[in-house]
Amino acid sequence: SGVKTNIPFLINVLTHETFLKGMATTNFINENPELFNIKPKSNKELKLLNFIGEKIIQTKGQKENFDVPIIPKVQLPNNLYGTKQILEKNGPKGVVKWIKNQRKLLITDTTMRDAHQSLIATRLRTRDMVNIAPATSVYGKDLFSLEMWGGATFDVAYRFLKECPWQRLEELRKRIPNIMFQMLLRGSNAVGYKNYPDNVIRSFIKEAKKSGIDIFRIFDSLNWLKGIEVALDEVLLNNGLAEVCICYTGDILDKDRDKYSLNYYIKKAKEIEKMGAHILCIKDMAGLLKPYAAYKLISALKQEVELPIHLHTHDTSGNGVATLLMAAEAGVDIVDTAFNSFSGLTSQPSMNSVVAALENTPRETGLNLDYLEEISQYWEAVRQVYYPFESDLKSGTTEVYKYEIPGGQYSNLKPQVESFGLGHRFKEVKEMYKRVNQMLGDIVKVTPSSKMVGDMAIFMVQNNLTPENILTQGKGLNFPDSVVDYFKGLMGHPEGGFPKELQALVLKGEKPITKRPGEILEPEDFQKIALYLKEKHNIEPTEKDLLSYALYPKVFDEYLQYIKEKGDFSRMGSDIFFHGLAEGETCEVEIADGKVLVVKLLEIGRLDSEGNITLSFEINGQRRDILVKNKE
Ligand code: 3PY
Ligand code: ZN
Repeated sequence: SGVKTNIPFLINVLTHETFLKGMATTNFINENPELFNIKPKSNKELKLLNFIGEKIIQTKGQKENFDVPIIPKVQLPNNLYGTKQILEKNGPKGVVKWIKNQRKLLITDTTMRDAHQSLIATRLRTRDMVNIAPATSVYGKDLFSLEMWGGATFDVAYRFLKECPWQRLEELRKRIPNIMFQMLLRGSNAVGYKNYPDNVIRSFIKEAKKSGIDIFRIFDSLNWLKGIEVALDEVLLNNGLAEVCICYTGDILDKDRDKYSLNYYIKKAKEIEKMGAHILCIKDMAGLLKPYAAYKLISALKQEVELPIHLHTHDTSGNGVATLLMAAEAGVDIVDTAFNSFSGLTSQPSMNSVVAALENTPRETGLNLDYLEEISQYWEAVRQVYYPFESDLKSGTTEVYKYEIPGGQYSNLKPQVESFGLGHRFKEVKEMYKRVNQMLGDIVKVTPSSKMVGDMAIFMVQNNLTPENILTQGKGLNFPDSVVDYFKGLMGHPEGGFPKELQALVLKGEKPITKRPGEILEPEDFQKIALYLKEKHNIEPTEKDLLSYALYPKVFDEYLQYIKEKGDFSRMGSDIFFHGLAEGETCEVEIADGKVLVVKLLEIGRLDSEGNITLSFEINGQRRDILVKNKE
C-alpha cells in the first residue's frame, strides 16, 4: 500500500522513459530502484530547489506572467571604434581634446547605475546587464560613456543580490570593448558612507581602473574639495580620466538665496580646473537645476574655465529634458541620460527624447533612435520583474525644489520612514528635512550628507524636536551616528562652517577634528584582512576581496557565508531569482559554466501540521521533492 499512495513514486513511474514507451515489464520496478528516489540527488540540486522554494513561498505561489526581454541580435564587427579606443590611443588629454572638437552633444547612459539606483532601489542584476551588453556595444557605439558602476551599486550587489560587483565590471568590460566606462566615486567615502583611510581609497581606484573603469566621477558630499584630493591624485597616477564634480544645490536664479550663487559655482570650477581635473561635472543629484538656471550656469562656466563640462541631473520635477536642452544650447559638452524605459521621475531624463529633440539641429547626437528603441524595449521587459522595488511615485513633482531631496534618497526615504513606524508622518519628515537643512546652515545634500539630514529629520520627528526647541529639549539625547560623525568633521567641512551651539550639543563636549579625516585615520592593515579571510572563509583572497572587506566588513562576510551555505544564483534568470516558479512552469538554470539544470515546479503541496509545505519539482526529468517552512 505504501507504493500505491506514494504519488511522487507514481509520477516517477509514469514519466519513466521505459514506461512511456510501453516497455515496462513486471520487473520494471525492481530493475529501476531510482523510482523510489525523490530526494534531491546532489547538494547543488538541493540548494537550488531550496532557493527557488523559498521564493515560491514568499510569493505564495502567485507568480505573475512577465514579458520575456528580447535581446536584439547584433553582429559584433571586429573594428568597433569608440571613445574607449580614443582613450587607449591618445590618453585622457587626448579624450579632452577630442571632446572639445565635437559639435554634437555627447551622451552618457546611466541605465546600469544611477537610473536603477534611483528607480528600483539599485536592484538591477549583473545578468540583466550582461545580456544586453553586446547590443549596447554595437547600437550604442556613439555613446560617450556608460555610467555602470559605483555609488550605491557596490554594496547593494553584495548585500541584496548576493553577487560580486567586481565581476559585474569585468563581465561588462569583456562584452563592451568600445565605450568608456564611468563610475561614481564618493571622494574619500569611495563607494561607502564613511571616510576611509587613504590607502583604501588609493587601492580601490587602482583596482577599479584595472578592472575596466575609465572615467572616475568624483565628488565630495559638501563640495569640500580637500576631501577629494587623494582620490583625484590616484586617478591621475593611474592614467584615468578624472571628472570632478560640483554638486549643485539651491537656485542660482533666486536672488534671496545667495549662498550658492553663480559666483560660488564659478569659484569652485576654477579650483577644480587648478587641481588638474580633466572634466568638470555639474552634479545635480536632486534635480534642482531649472532649465533657465542651466543655461545661465553653463554659459558662465564655458566662459570661465577650459574644462569640458558634463551635466548630470535627475528628472524628478519633470523638467529634466528641458534642462538638458537649455544646457546644450549654452554649450555643455556631455549630458547624462538613461534609456527611455529606465528614465524619468527620480532617474535621469530620457536619452531617446533628447536624441529626438536634437535631430536636424547643430547639436545632433549621431545616435540612431531605432537602435535606442530596441535597447529601451529590452530594458522595459527587464524592469517588470523588479516591480517590488519600484517607489509609488507615479508622476514628476516640483516638490523636489522645495525639499531638495536627491533622486535615490527620494524613493528610499519613504520606506526608511515607514521602518521607524512613522509612515503616517512622512509629510512631516519631508518638511523637517527642509528645516534641518536650514538649521545646519543650508548645506549640500548628497550621499552621505543627505543621509545624515534624513536621519536627523526622522530623529527630530520621532522625538518631537524642532529647530526652535532642540537646544533645550535635545540635551541628553543620543543623536544618530551619522549626525555625530557630521559634527565631528568626519564628512569634511561645510561651506560657512558648523552651527556652533548645535555642534556642542551633539558632540557633548567632544572636540571636532579640523584636519582631513584621511590624515588621522590609521591605514588599513590589508595583511590582517587577508589572514582573517583565509581563516574564516578558506579562500585565497584577491586584492579585490581585501578591498571589499575593508569597505564593508560585515556585508562582505555575510556574502561569502551566503555563497558557501546557500549557493551562487547569480546566473539565474531574474524572474526566478525574485519570484520563483509558478505551478507547471519550467526554467533552465545555469549553476556553473555550461552546467544547466532544467527545473519544473510540478506541484505546491498543502500545509502540513508542522507548518511545512512540500514542493514537488522535476529536475532534468527526475522527480524531486523538498519540504519548505511556510513563513507567515
Ligand atoms: C550616490 O552617491 O550613490 C549618488 O547617487 C549620489 O548622487
Ligand atoms: Zn544622480
